[in-house]
Amino acid sequence: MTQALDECLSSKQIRRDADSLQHWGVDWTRSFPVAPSAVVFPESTDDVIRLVQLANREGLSLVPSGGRTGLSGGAVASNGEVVVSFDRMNRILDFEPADRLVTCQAGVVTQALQTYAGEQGLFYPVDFASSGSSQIGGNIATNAGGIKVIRYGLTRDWVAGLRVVTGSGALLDCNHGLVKNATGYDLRHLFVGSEGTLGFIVEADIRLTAPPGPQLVMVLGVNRFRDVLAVLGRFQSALTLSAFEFFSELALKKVTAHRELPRPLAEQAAFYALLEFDESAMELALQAFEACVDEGWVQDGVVSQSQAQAANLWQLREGISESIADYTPYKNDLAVRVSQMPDFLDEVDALVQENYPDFEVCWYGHIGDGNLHLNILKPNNLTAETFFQRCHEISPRIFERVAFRNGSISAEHGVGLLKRDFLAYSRSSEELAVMRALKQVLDPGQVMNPGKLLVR
Ligand code: 2HG
Ligand code: ZN
Repeated sequence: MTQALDECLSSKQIRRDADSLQHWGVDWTRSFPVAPSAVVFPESTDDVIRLVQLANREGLSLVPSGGRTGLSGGAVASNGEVVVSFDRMNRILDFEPADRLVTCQAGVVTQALQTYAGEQGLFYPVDFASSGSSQIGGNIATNAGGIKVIRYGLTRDWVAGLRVVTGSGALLDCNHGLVKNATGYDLRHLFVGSEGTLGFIVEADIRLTAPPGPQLVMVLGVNRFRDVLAVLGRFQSALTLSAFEFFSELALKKVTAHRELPRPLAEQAAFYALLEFDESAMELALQAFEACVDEGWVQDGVVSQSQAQAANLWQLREGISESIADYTPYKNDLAVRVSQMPDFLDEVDALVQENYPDFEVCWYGHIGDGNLHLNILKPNNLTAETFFQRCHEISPRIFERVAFRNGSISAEHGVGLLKRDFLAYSRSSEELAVMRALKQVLDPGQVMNPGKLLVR
């Protein structure tokens, strides 16, 4: 059936060999079958429009594919779909200094955008460990967050305009990079976080900002989970934080072993908070640190003395996900309001201890944004299947606590295949009905990433 692809693309834009299908058919999840029928590489918006028209005519399913660094299976092709890679739509098209706007194609790698912004004397603040390979189109499709959200917000906050090819093949040019535009529904925001289920993001106008001054990184040892939040409150009342991350001792053990990094503090603590702030706020940060020690919340701390040391301290947090990848972790990406976090932590911690006494549980995340990553590591003696089955039995109980606190079962990783069947814990039936109706309007032929996000 995919032979019809040859009608609208050149042979150099289509691959069907087994290695390519395997390479482009999967993201960073490893728990779903990988079985696309072809991978295609559009080079222009017109190519994308023709592909969507063809898919509607021939009944093809299309899976949008960026840097494939997702953790929820949103870019996995398991059912003979055609993977549509944006690797060849990776040009920065325009920059307008007066607007501080850069226009780029969807396949521009996040780090390339950050570098380009720096070359213009500006700053693109959305940042995460996968910046070196994730693409801006994928970031927008998942509303990617990362490590600077506490100060700069999510990808959504930087999207000033979007060009999108909908599932029916219409080209929508949304918001034109305007700051103010009170002309009704802001369709741009429908596509941010839509996980490729409504259409293809082909181009974006991204807002840039002034770069912050030099930054310092501090790592603090904290023995009680709740006290991490008390530390956050104390620092936030004194200064503007660029980041406030946390990780557990187990996470630290895994990342220091994997990357051969020194431990940050002489004393071992149950948890660590990593803070980043402007160098100019150093005095205020030291006062906050001393207050936290006096309160008995913080046992010990270190502050970076050089950029190299700051980068090494960041590795302790950013390297965790990679360092546990070989343990086939069962991933949770939970969010509640920061005010709810202390009680929520106690509840989830109790559930985890009661139900996973024999599993290693690795906590880390963007706790300053109310976002926890809870990774359960697979013991060697269990098959992945048995392990995931056991985790799935407990997940609903964790999600019930999330729902009770009006939280989110996926803070920043998206829903994809991994969380699809649990979506009702975070979205009401009325909301789900509206989401389905929107899908029907924008993708009536159901060609866009079928089976992702919403149950078919
Ligand atoms: C991070 O914050 C990423 O490091 C990955 O969002 C989280 O591996 C994870 O669960
Ligand atoms: Zn994260």
